Formats: sequence, structure tokens, C-alpha cells
Amino acid sequence: MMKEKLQEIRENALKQIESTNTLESLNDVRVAILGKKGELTNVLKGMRDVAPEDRPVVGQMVNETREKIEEALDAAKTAIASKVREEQMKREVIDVTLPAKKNKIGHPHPNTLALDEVKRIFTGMGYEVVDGPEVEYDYYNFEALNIPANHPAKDEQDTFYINDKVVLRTQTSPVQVRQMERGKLPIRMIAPGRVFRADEVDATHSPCFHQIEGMVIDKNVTFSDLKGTLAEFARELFGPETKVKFRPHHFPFTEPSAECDVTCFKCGGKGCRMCKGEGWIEILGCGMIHPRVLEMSGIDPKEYSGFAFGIGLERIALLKDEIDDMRLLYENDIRFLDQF
Ligand code: 2U9
Repeated sequence: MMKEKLQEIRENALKQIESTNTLESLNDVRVAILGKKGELTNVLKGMRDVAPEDRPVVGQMVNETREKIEEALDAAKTAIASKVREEQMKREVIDVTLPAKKNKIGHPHPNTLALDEVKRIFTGMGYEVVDGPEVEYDYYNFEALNIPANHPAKDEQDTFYINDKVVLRTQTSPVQVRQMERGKLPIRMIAPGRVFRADEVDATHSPCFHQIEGMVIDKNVTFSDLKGTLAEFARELFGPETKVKFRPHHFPFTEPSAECDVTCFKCGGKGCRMCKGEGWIEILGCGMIHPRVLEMSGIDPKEYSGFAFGIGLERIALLKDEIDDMRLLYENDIRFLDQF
């Protein structure tokens, strides 16, 4: 009785195993036969009805059946797994003769290129690169720079106010003020960074742009030092033939103040499209730091003097890379950026 039953289970199991072709259904077969509620397990549970003297024999038969079924399951598993792998290999075949995809690598942004160049030039002359907050107190952005309360730059039309006392800095000058307040002299620094003005976007304006401001404070610093420094800067940036000229100007924080032009690096000063026929290109503003500005930050103007200058980074990037619209710098169009 028992023997036939086991025989039947075994034959039935082997048939099922043979007709199975996935690992999932093979597992179903295992559970149906050898699982907790499986056919063979049920037979084992029936052992208590077998006469005690027959149990060793029957037990051995059950074990043998189990072993055979397990062997068949293992063999089927190996066979199915290798077949599955073989099919997968066929599906995923790689044609190594196809041309490779070109790796895209990043490019430094034109602003970054221009900034790196300016930093290289000034650090080469012993300047320190200093950073500061973009959200600033009204005091550091205006008052400490001798910009009076009624100055047009303070208008809400031009400046982003966070509240009465806090603004988005409209220039990087607050970084210099903070440096002066530290009281460690002499100072030779540049402060590059983001600045904000409530301007409409066009080819030459953006509400967020970048400046590089520089400042030197020491004993006996003169306007000649300023001219010499900026002339050297211009030669490094635009080439050794570059000449500079200074036109009088006005800034509240410098006295005297000037704007600085360089000879057009494209035509050498003859006049071309680049310089709109002028031969000269305006690149920065500068001046001797106003004595009141020194005084407000605790530096004695009788003992110390200094010069400062401000450069629009985008202006330099646009000029150097001959880009005619500032918006291109912010749109992050890969086709544009790829060229640098
Ligand atoms: C302190 C004292 C003086 C910074 C200066 C300029 C002239 C200037 C413009 C250039 C183009 C701004 O980005 S721009 O529109 N800047 O012309 N900036 S002197 O003078 C300072 C700064 C800090 C304590």
C-alpha cells in the first residue's frame, strides 16, 4: 500500500519536474510535494498508522523517495538556470564594433574662466581673495561706504530690500568694509562675488551679476599706485600692448574717482566693431578710498590711504569671449557653453 503510494508520488513528481521550464514553477512543484503541506510530507504524517515493526522499512522508503525527488529538483534547477542565462546572454549581446558614445565632459563657464584669470593676476601681485555675505546690513552696503540715505542707489527701485536694515548686497564693497573693521593693516585684497540689483533683464543687465572689487590700504598709497596696478592688470588680461586711460568720475566711496578704459584688444586702438569705433573699451571704476570711509571703519586717514576698484565680471567675460548678450551666460544652453 505504502510502497505503491510512494511510487506514485515519485513518478508523478518526476513528470511534473520534467515538464517545468521556469525556476518559479519548479519551486511550486517543490512546495507541492516536499513543502509543509506537501504530498510526501503528508505521507510522513501517516507513519503513525504504520505498524511499529514496519516503520524502519517504510521510513527508509520515504527517505529514498525524498532523496530522488530532491535530486531531480536540483538537476532541473541547474538546467533551467543555465538555459535562462543562455537566453539572457543571447538577448544582451553587445556589438563591440559599434562606434562608442562620446563622453560629455563639463566646461568651465565663461564667468569662471574670467574670474580665474582675474584671481590669478591679483594673487600674483600678493592680493588675498576674500569672501563675505550676500545678504547684508544696510550699514555695510551703503552707510559705511559714504552712500547717503537719500542716494538714488538706495531706492527700492534699484535695491532688493529684505527689511528696513537688510538688503541683498548691490556691490561686494561690504566685504572690504568688514575687512577694514578687523583692523589688520596693510590690506591687499580682492572680493569677487554675486551682487543684486533690481534691474530688468536685457543684453547688458541682470538682477544678479558678479563683481570683483579690489582694495589696497597701506601707508603712502597714492593714485600712481592705483594707475600702475591697473595698467599691469590690463596688460595681463588683454595682452602686453594694452594701454590704459583714466577719466574723472564720481563715486561716493572714492575721492578722487575715475573710470578706466583700455585700448581695444581687437584693433589695438584703431577703432573697430568691438570698441564701436572708439579704440577704447571701458572696463572698470576706481579711485582713492574716501577718507570718511576709512575713518568710519576705524582707520586713521592721516596715517593710511588706499585705493579701490570695481570690475563687472560679466563685462570681462563678454569682452574676452566676444559674446554680445549677457543672457547667454545665464541660460545654461549646452550648445553655447560647449564652446568654452
Ligand atoms: C570700499 C571703498 C571703496 C569700490 C569701487 C567702483 C569704483 C566701480 C563698478 C564697476 C562695474 C560696479 O559692477 S559695476 O557696475 N564699480 O566703478 N567700485 S571704486 O570702491 C570701494 C569699495 C569698498 C571700502
